[in-house]
Amino acid sequence: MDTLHRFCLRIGLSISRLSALLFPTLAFADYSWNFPKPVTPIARDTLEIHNHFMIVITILFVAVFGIMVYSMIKHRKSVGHQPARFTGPTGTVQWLWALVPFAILLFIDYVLMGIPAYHAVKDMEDTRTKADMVLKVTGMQWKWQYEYPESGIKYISTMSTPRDQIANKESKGEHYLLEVDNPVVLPVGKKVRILLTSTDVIHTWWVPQFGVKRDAIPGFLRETWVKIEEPGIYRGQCAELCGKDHGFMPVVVHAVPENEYVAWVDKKKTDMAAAASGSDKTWSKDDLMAAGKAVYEKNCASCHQPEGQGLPPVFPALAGSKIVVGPLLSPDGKLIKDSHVDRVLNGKDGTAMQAFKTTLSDVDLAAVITFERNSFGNTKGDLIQPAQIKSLR
Ligand code: HEC
Ligand SMILES: [Cu+2]
Repeated sequence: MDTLHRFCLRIGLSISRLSALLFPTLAFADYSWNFPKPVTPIARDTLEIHNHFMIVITILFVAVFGIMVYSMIKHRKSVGHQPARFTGPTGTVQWLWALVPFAILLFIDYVLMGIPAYHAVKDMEDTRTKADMVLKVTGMQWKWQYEYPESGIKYISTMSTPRDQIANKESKGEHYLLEVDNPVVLPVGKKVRILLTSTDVIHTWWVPQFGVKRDAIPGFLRETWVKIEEPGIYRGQCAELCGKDHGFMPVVVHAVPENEYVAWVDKKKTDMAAAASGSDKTWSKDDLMAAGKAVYEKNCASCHQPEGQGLPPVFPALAGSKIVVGPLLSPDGKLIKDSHVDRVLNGKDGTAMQAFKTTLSDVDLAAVITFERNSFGNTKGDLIQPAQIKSLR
């Protein structure tokens, strides 16, 4: 399937090249003709097999078309050639003409192409042998969550291209739509087993230079692996139509030497501990509002829109929403079913509104709830503390 997809992609790219030639005024990104430079064994295998197949099918193409063109010219009517008038196989020669090419094709398909393809596919599926570490990738509308189970690290990675660039209000940056706030960091030279799943619809985690493209399917755990051979920044994107912001959930991987990776893990752990301790202190309303605005823009604005007006009927407005301007908690500090806090923490089954308690920290949740109650024309005036969120979990 991947090979087929790549093939279609290349045809697509060739067409866009052609149209760039025909319509030079249209600006086109500088696509290269070949695959991007492979940096993992799988990507290298894929490229080698692709080249190998290209040679085989080119030879076949030239041979078959050569014979056809030769026969057409040689036996044409204008030189007085008389057609043969037999029907069906009449003798040994005809049988041979049918069976020999058939045998040649079988040999090419099963031996010349089948054996290398079999080995490559087997290798791609072998996620466990000598795996050094695990990365868990969860697709969500429209962002990725990365988890490093061995070190307890877990965070969300969202696109960082400013909305103004998308709306053509600002000129587009170098990595337009292929940049994120929190990239994946992986050590080079280590076999990383990647587990994939999704919380809502099917997404696909795709990094072309890794030769890796695997569906993240809700309710299933899929696997793949990478062993990155060169340090660098590798970019990819979600490759499955997954809703309105499908084009806005890029993947960015920083491959670094082992010691830098260890340092990054330490820093990430310290940051997480700092964020966790934030939930015990008492926050001022201004601080919650400021933090909440940032959380909102990153996690909620894609559906509920920057000004909270939503995109009805699918994505409700938060401005004036009955739920948002409803009561915060019950008088004894308990969660009220279907209230604002309940909706943000637990989501709503069967809709795009996910349970944010699994992806956002206590501080982020308290901040965004406080922000929504006091923005977009909502004037509840109340606030919720991170410590209260913590006790509701
Ligand atoms: C992927 C799209 C999506 C994202 C992102 C999203 N929501 Fe929602 N949200 C929805 C949908 C759809 C509903 C309506 C659910 C229903 O049918 O009751 C909803 C409902 C709500 C409601 C109830 C509003 C009402 O009047 O029904 C609140 C409050 C809310 N979301 C807050 C948030 C917050 C806070 C965030 C960010 C942390 C967020 N949402 C992110 C899709 C989204
Ligand atoms: Cu997606």
